[in-house]
Amino acid sequence: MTKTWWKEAVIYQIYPRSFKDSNGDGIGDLAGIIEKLDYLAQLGVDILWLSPIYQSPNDDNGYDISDYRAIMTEFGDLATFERMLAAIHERGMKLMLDLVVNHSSDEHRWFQESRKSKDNPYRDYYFWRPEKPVSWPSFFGGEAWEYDAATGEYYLHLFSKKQPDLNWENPKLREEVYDMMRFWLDKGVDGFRMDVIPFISKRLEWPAVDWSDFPKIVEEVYANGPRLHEFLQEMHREVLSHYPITTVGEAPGVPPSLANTYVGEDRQELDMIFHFGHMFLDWGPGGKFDLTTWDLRDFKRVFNEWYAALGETGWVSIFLDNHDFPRLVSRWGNDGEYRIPSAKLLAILLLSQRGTPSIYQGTEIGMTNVAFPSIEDYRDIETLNTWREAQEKGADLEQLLAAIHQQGRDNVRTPVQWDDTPHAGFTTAPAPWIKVNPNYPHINAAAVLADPNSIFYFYQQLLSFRKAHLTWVYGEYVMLDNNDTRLYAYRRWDENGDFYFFLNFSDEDFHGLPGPALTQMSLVMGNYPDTQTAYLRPWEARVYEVEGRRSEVGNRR
Ligand code: ISL
Ligand code: CA
Repeated sequence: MTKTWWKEAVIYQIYPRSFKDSNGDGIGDLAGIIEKLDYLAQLGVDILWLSPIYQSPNDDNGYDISDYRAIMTEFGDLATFERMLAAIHERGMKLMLDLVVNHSSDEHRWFQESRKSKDNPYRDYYFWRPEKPVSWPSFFGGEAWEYDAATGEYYLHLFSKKQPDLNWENPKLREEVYDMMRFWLDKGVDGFRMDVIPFISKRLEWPAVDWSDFPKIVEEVYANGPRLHEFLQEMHREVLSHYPITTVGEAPGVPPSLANTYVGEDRQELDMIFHFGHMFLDWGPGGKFDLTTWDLRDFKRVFNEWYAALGETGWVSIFLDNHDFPRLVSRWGNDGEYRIPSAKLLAILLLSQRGTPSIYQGTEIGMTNVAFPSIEDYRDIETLNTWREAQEKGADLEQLLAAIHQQGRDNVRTPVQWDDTPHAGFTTAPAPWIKVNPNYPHINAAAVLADPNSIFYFYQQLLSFRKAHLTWVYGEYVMLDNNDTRLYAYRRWDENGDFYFFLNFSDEDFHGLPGPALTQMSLVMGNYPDTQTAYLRPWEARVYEVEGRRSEVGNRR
């Protein structure tokens, strides 16, 4: 196992629009991020990944870019960016930008040109066809091929109509993208998170798909296209290999069996990917708002499979939530009575898998999902499009609102709750761009900073423990309880240490822990104040270390 800084690092994801507003317009911005860098340094994270900060009409909150070399007006300007980058570096942290190059905005100059005429020099920067080649579902509702009246042809958009897909078959487009990447890297940026990167190579025979199984379409048709690895290797050769940076590809549709085609050490492509198996467990055939049941065995299986598939040569970044999925404590924990212990339990899980953890903003405060009473309060294009389609079909809107409360992306896009003043101290504007979660008077950063037993300090401790015990990073992993639906128990070990993790994912006591007797090990940490019991209480998590067996464990494989 090769040792390197980005395997030992921890990522913290900022969704700038919702992080901190510095100038009272209701929208988070770069100067707001600068204000909070000391807070992030205090937490102890290493790499700040910012969701897109480029010029954008915000059809999809910045994932629709109209100018890759300019900062979104609402977020600041290049001078503020440079100031932010320097301030991040001064604190010993690194900056990772979001690279969104599967598609641009329809307001990007390239697309404006492209749609003008069939012989425009930018025509082939996108996919145009005289007839609709196939009926494919777009991620945000409706079809992925859109008729454009100007030239009477159709263009492809896997996401919204305002996010036309870029044509990577065109070497000129690829050169433009590489140039743009160099522009940011030359400023000193330390890496990229690459948006839906497995989608950039299209299946140009446009295969027919079965609309009733969306995850299958993503895996078999949208992702992992024929020239994908050629493009990634070219990008690596042309750009990435010339800078001391790191990369993580967002990888929906990539099964464990293909993992090492992206991140295998011999590939010269990406350092890490984010895998999605656990994110789709609760999706029914109708997609994310069609909820289905799952249990902890399914969840554990995802991590086992990825661990096994990566072996000693590939690496991933681990996430339990991000700006697209529900809050981790609401989805995998219990955000009511056991919010604090379950948030801490999930912190242990997140920071002790083999992979680079990615913490989403607000997780360290214990922020939860939100349940706005009316669709008027929602802002996300996916949520709003789904609502509109349901209305047109005459579907059950009450049921849909309940599903939005559980699954909608705005659950994680409400402003970060800084304190108990109006709008949680996020903004001084009369109203932020999206409402604050009404639970902010008791769930906020000021409160966790004032409480030595808070989720915040638990993260802080875990982050420094992980740095000091690289067994948690590089050590081997084995699950102890594959078939249990409530207990997640595993061991991580190498020549420097041997740790047992016991996590009770339930509202009841758990008796009958596997592994060595607890009395033979020493307790490293736990999320309950007293730890004398021989069983685990609801959402209790404990980590033990086996002392004095270190020389032995090396022989155990
Ligand atoms: O949120 C999802 C669907 O409900 C995910 O499947 C998501 O669309 C997918 O992971 C791709 O996400 C990325 O690209 C999108 C953008 O809207 C997301 O915010 C981004 O993370 C298009 O750029
Ligand atoms: Ca602002």
